[in-house]
Amino acid sequence: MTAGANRLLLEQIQHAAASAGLDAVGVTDTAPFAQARRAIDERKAAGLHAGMWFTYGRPERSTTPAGIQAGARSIVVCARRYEPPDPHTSEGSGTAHSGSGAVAAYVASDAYGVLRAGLERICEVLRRNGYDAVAVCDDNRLVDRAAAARAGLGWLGHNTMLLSRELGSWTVLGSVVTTAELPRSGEVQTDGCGTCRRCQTACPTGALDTAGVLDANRCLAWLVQAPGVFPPEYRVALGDRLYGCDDCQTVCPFNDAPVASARSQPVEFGLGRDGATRGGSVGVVELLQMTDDDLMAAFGHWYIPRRRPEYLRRNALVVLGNVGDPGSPAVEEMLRMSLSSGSDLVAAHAVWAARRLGRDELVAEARSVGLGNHDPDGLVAAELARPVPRKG
Ligand code: B12
Ligand code: SF4
Ligand code: SF4
Repeated sequence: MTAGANRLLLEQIQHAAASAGLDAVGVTDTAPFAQARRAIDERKAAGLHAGMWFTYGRPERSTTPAGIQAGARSIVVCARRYEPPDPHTSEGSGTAHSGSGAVAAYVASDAYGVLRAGLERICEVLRRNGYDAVAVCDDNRLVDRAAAARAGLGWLGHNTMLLSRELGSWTVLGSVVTTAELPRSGEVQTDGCGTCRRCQTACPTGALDTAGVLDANRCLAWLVQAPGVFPPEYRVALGDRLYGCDDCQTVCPFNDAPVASARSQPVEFGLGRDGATRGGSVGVVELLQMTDDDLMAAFGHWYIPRRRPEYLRRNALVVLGNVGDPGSPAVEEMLRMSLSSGSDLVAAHAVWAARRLGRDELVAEARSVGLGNHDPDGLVAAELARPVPRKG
């Protein structure tokens, strides 16, 4: 293929991306991502990955893009911007409306849907021109941010986000791995963070104490997705966050600038139930009232550990303990119901929530009718023995 034909194909790709609503496109080669491989190996060795698999499961595979498509010559990397959290509906700071859980901004938009559709359009262009092409997005086979950085879409910030001067960091990323030899994008962007540490200081749990290195054991975005008991030491810090955390992005100065190229339209996040959602937030009482089937129908598109709805209830109870109104009859009813749950995990977190809200009598009442009698893993017993910081 001649250089001219190459350029023409790239123009077709850029056109397809732009008409599909993608905000940035870059191209890199298919050499292994050595720095990302080192970062994964080091984090695993230090236990900073907290048992996550994703790209950590098989690091050699996730950092060797040539393995995704036989004969691959180029990676087309794309970004789609989404709307930042609306401070009026979702604060993500532990201070939102009573009984309301914050949902991260990327969930409240359809950014991944738009991005995936755009990547497929690019694949079609490449296939029409006789090339093989595979789209990968948020996939265990590729470390997306390393690809985006090398394709010149931005630099890796101290919060580990791919950050660009034009788009900020409210973006999702995806790639097309193809056998076409395409012209490479410009230079890799240099570190724009400089001496700034705003994200590191803003992180409510100190998960970014080392610049550019995320300790997943402390990251709230991971802890709401992790299986097991929610670590007691981070429950108060969770505040109102029901799903995801945006704090290390909201404080970033590169997210302040008006973004001329933003095309994303906010998509109302909906449960299809009156009063249950308010933009990027979800009523936790309403959530706890739902049946397991309804919960999965409404939130099944979230990452829920082992696909078990009790984990949604676990997170909702921690949020309820932090932001619920202790005097509300609806809160009381939900605490009662959760204390008598057949799931020890749910009952244990209900003990914490009730005591945090100063409703110890509900726990005593539940114990008198059997709370903790069936507790094979000692989850309820551990909660009963644990001191609980009262809501101020
Ligand atoms: C596992 C994972 C998580 C984990 C761990 C994240 C992490 N930082 O490791 C958890 C659950 C915590 C998480 C949270 C979030 N995630 Co996530 N996640 C992933 C996933 C699946 C893999 C990430 C990965 O491979 N990490 C391995 C490490 C080694 O790589 P890295 O995080 O990119 O880190 C780089 C830097 O740390 C840098 N580095 C290393 N040392 C140093 C030192 C210095 C000084 C510097 C500056 C940099 C630096 O090199 C590393 C490799 O390139 C990707 C999708 C994918 N397939 O890639 C999405 C992805 C990274 N997540 C994404 C998003 C949107 C989020 C959240 C914003 C969601 C939310 N609101 O809750 C948060 C942000 C938290 C944060 N600050 O990272 C986007 C990020 C888009 C962007 N613009 O950067 C991705 C790319 C998904 C996508 N396809 O769009 N995520
Ligand atoms: S997502 Fe939240 S908890 Fe995780 S590093 Fe960023 S600010 Fe900290
Ligand atoms: S807040 Fe500052 S240090 Fe953190 S990513 Fe943004 S510019 Fe970099």
